[in-house]
Amino acid sequence: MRDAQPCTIFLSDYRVPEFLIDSTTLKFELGETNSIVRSVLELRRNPESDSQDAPLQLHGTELELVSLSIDGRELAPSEWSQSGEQLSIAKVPAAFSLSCETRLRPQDNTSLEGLYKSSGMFCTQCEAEGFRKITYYLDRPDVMSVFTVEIVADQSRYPVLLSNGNLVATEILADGFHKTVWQDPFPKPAYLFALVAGKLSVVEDQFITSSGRGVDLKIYVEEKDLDKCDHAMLSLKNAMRWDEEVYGREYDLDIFNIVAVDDFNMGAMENKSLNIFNTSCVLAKPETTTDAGFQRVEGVVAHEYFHNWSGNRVTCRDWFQLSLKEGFTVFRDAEFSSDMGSPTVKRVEDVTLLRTAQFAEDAGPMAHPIRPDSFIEISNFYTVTVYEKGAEVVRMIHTLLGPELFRKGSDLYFERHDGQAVTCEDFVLAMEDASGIDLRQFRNWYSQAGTPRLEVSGSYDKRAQTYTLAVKQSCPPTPGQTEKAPFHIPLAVALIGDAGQLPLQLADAEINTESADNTELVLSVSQPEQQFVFNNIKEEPVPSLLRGFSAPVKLDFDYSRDQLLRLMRSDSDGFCRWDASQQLGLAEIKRAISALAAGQNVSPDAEYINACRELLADTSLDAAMVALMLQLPSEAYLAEIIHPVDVQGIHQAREALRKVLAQALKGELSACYSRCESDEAYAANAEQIARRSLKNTALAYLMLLEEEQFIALAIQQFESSANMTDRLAALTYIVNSESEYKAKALQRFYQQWQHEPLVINQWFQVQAMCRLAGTLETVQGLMSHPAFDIRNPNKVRALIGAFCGQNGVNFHREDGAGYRFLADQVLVLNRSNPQIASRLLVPLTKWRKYLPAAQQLMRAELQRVLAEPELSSDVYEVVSKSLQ
Ligand code: 0A1
Ligand code: ZN
Repeated sequence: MRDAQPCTIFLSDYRVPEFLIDSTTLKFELGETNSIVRSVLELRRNPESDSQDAPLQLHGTELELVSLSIDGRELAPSEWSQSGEQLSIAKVPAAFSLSCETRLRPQDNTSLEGLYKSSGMFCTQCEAEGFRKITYYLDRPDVMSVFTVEIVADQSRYPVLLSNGNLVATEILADGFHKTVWQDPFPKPAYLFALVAGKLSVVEDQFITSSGRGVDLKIYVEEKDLDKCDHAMLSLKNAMRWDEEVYGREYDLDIFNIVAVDDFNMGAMENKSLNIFNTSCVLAKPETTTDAGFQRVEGVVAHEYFHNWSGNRVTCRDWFQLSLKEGFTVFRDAEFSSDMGSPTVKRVEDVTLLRTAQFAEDAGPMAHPIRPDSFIEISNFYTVTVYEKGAEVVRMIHTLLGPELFRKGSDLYFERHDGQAVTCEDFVLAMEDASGIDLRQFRNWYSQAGTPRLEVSGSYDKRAQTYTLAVKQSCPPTPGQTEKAPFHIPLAVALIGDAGQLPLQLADAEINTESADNTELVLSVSQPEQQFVFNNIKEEPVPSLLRGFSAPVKLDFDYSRDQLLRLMRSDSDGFCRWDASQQLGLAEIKRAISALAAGQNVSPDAEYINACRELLADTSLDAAMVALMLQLPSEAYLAEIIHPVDVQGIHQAREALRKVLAQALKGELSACYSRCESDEAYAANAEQIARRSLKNTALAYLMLLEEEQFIALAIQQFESSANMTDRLAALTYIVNSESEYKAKALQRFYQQWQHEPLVINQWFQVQAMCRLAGTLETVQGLMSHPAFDIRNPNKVRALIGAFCGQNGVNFHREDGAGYRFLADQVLVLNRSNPQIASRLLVPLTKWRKYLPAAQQLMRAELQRVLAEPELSSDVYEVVSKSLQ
């Protein structure tokens, strides 16, 4: 629980550590009632610190201190003091050995930070500041130490004992205990420490690195999950090879372990050579896992593996630099997934996440730059801004430098900073030094929050044969930042003429541009207002703008319907093509909102329907792209565009439009469904995933018609399909329909999968996301279902998180019951798991976007949370900032 005065930490207060820890020895005695940790730290004053007589101040939270000694002499209580999270020893020598014994109760640790138990096994989570829950330490990422770890535990309960680095000794002890000793040769910050002890089975493989070294790969899981590790293992080997080929990065130890745990606050953690994973991000098999699940496993396995270089070998100086490792690593895993599957689909999915969740964060009360200036609780800054916008910023550097210079930059970064804890500035400087490209103005992306807006207009001068793009940039104010300096924005463009893309020749050769070929240019937008004149343009073109989503901005261009149709039909850039379909869909939804408000029927533009019909008929197109283009912009995206947000109005208009489209395209949708059916064995490859995605998109539309034939089709798909993608899609459509089969389907599904927690979470989620009235009551009922457990974050996310975060129409019930429900759950979780509590709260913090009546109800619930006397710093920061 928080101190009386929650304290804000500022980047500007950063000081180098006063002490360094050359080596860390940890001895764990793991027990059922108590666990003992004995640490020996070899400390010395940091010669770079300017306070050479400062007391030693160690971090420690919720610890029971048993003993403390320096160079073998036990300290008297008068020699140290404790306040808040600090243990202070006033007088210490210049170099000394500090021994400390703490007693922990991991079985009672529900925060899932530090050392805790999950399904009977011991495990740790130390990022960002969890190590201080294990022992007193300099728990900051710029203090790097070599670790030796000894683990003693009951052999029959905990036959597997793991930590970072190499296994150097094992020993059978008396009374059924055993011991292992691990040594990690690479100095690391405490946040990368890990320990696991449990009854685990293992899947093993080997990887030969480019220089010919063998690496043992092991995935540890519960025995019942041994058949769900193949995809993670394959993904790991693909990631290892990819990092060698694309970044020249080789793995550096002889062993790489992954352990799957049920109770985990996030997706996974990159602890040196001992990655700990949420089961949801490692286990996969076709019968239990959807295509999206398979892709998530691939992406997260790669992400954690890539951290070995971008995060572990080169780490962060302080937590304000979090995006240094996360933005870069997300960019790396996105490029990897793109290479493994369909690049355009991956890009569209990432842009969708950015435009909904990240743009909303950037426009809300918690908006922060990718390198924040201050925080109360660092756990609140593992955000879509730091991760996804951070990745977009690295992508822009890649775009501005081009692939070769970017690689030169990353080589220089890794070489220059190997073994160091550095800053975002060091990364940018390496990119600048290697490329010779000036990134001075580009640095604003690191320091300024908010989504820049680009207003672009085009004019064609037929006589002069020139086409001019006028670009105006602005950025709305965000908390603490009212005025913004202009950004350096790479704007990728093409001009489309009757016969395709036109050759581009800029009038002002001085303008700094990167040319992919002569029909696409990356314009460097850097001024508040700027013009780009293209010469020798022989016909009035349609501009294709922000190709590949070249910058995380909102772009306005006043396209006509016909121009958008043209882009949707023929732009060679997949992102722009999809985006044109979304802009057309948005216009139709806006018209539907007006029509319904005026008591009229929804009647979409015939040309739009025709374009959708063409999409459905065109078998030459990538099926995944067709599926994405046929889906109307999501309600979450619309809530970013239409202000104030009338959740019910938007939902009704969008649903009405979907129904009209389904009616108009019924024949084509049916034919498309049949065409996409296949009985080949499941594979999680791009081609099959695309086909299933299109098939289920067609079925989703058809089910809106509530016709017997389509309900029968969905039931048949639900009952007969052998893979979870098709089964769950069918179940979702059945649950959202009026079909009487609904209860039976849910019951059958539960009975079949009750022994698979990850599948049951999907069962919770389908029900939590049902659009029909009464879903809140269903969710409340499910909270006391025997399979629900509020201490398990995956279950909380599947039921409460999905309802509050992804079921707008029910969460925003006009009587405010959805808001009340969320606040109640946050207050419960505030005590057991503050990180999960503060994440859950996010939908309420966006209250300013909604209609006045909703605003009032939402604010009242936030105030109720704020009034709770024992609020964790996590929840306090989010709730107090959202009410400011
Ligand atoms: N570094 C991990 C994310 C992570 C952060 C915090 C955690 O516990 C509170 C756990 C994992 C990653 O980027 O994958
Ligand atoms: Zn990460």
